[in-house]
Amino acid sequence: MSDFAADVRRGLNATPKFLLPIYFYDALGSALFDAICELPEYYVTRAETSILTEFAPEMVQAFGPPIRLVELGSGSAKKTRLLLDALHGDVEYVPVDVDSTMLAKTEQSLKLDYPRLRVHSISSDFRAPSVALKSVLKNDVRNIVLFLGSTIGNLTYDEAVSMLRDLPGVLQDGDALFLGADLRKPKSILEPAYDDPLGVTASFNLNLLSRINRELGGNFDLAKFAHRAFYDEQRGRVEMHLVSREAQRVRIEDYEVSFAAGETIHTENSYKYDDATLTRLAAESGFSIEQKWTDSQGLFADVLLRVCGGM
Ligand code: SAH
Ligand code: AVI
Repeated sequence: MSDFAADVRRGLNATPKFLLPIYFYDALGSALFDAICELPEYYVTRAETSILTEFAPEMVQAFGPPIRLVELGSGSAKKTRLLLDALHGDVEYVPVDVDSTMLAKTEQSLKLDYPRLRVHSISSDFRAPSVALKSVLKNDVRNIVLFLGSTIGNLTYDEAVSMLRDLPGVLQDGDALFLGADLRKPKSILEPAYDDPLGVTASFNLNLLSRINRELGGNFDLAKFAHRAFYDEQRGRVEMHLVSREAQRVRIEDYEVSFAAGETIHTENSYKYDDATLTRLAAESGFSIEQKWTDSQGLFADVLLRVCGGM
């Protein structure tokens, strides 16, 4: 059984039901995510782009030469281009992503635009980064591990610590982690960012059910599910759910799943950070924050983390 099949079976038979966000990103899901990044309500990508646009030369200086850029959850790598520009495109770039279609597209377009760039793509799950990176993190140059876009926010705090804690063991002196984190802000900004009036985020969410239909022979009727997103201020996270509009049964492979009217499948958390939580996350993962950059509105932060005791 594939991991996808096993995780769907486990999530839909759990109480409450859940699906893992890694499965959003098939070719269609990645295209929908790129469309989300263009939405006026989704400030996240624009805020990080503005930080990188303003500070890329300073960041690259802080990395210290010479370097290899390794990126976890690279996607289209559009923002990474701002760092590549500051490095004059003359580095090795190692994108790591679960979506191999997106990886191939990104590699092709980067090679066209940066002829001196050496790209070594890795199709892998970043939740165990040392496994994905063992063969590439040589100590010939400094390795800078990028984790942009606040993808860290799609992990719970404990999952984030256990993922980041896996890195110091494979990083050498001088290596660093460059982490993007979305910051806490009012509900009035957060909720439209995850429930846009055009329905692009709803499509991104519902694509999980389409993907189960396409790849696992499910018979979800998408019209019978609604997208829901809300900010839980106490937990500092936006939750996304798919809500069953009526009582229904759905067949997947050789089993059936029953839904009560109004029952939800929890599909994503998007944690929002504050300074104290970021500092604690870094410390509990074996890192310390060396430098921090934010945008003029204080929406988003990029931080440079060094292994504690390292240089
Ligand atoms: N870094 C880009 C893309 C963010 S979208 C940006 O900042 O805009 C999240 C990316 O992480 C997607 O490309 C998705 O395919 C990838 N991804 C999500 N979960 C993953 C996992 N567990 N392992 C590897 N890649 C993952
Ligand atoms: C990839 N990740 C950081 C996005 C986020 O904002 O949590 C995924 C996303 N989900 C809905 N919109 C965007």
